[in-house]
Formats: sequence, C-alpha cells, structure tokens
Amino acid sequence: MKLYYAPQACSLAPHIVLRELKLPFVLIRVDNRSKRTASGEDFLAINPKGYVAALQLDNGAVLTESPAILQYLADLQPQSGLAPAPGSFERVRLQEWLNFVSSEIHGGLGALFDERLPAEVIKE
Ligand SMILES: N[C@@H](CCC(=O)N[C@@H](CS)C(=O)NCC(=O)O)C(=O)O
Repeated sequence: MKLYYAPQACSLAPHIVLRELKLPFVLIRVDNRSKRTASGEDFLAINPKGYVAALQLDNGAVLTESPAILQYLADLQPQSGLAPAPGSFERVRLQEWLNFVSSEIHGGLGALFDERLPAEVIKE
C-alpha cells in the first residue's frame, strides 16, 4: 500500500494505524500547495479532491477520507481489536466519533497545525 501524506496533516492518523498494525506500506509525501508528490507526480491524478490522506491499495484502488481509511485498515487485522466488529453497535459508535472528529473538529483545528502563521492561513 502507498500512503499519500503531508507533514502536520490529518494523514498522521492512518500513518499511526499502519504502524500500529505493522502493515507494509510506502509513504509518499505530497506538497499540499503544488499538489505534487516529492517525485513530481500529479497528486490530483491520485485524489482529484486534492486532500491527504489517500491510501492506494496494492490493486491500484485509492481510498480517501480518514474515517473510511482508518476502518479499512483496522478491518485488515480484526484480531488487533483496533475497531469493533463490522455490524456491531460498538462499530456504529466508532463511526459516530470518527465522523464527529472529521466533520466538526478537524476543520476548525487545522490552522493550529499549519506551518504558516495562523493569520496567513485564515486569510486564504
Ligand atoms: N475529509 C477529509 C479531509 C482531509 C483534509 O482536510 N486534508 C487536509 C490536510 S489535514 C488537506 O489535504 N488539505 C489540502 C488543501 O486544503 O489543499 C478526510 O477526512 O480525510
């Protein structure tokens, strides 16, 4: 698998899960301004939405959106207990939290992790 990531971005969450589960993967760094990878690849051809994280599977399919990526990874190793079983009520609780973090918290906190000054980010 290939994880397209940017430093100080939410792609850290799937990065942590990949390491926690000891899954084999390659990290591809994306410049979020130019939308190019470190080797010059057009990131928009990977994820037309232009956001990290994007996870490219070994069959070439690309998964985006952190809640989906995190659950996909956890389900690769159900014995890890990282996510409750699909179909269980506990799994729906996990989805409830992942969606809350992703839709209500993440957007508002992003500027705090931006390497530029908050004022520059807010102006954009
Ligand atoms: N809904 C997406 C949001 C992903 C997202 O906002 N990624 C940010 C980094 S934390 C990004 O790539 N931003 C690029 C940009 O704003 O151009 C998810 O949950 O994965």
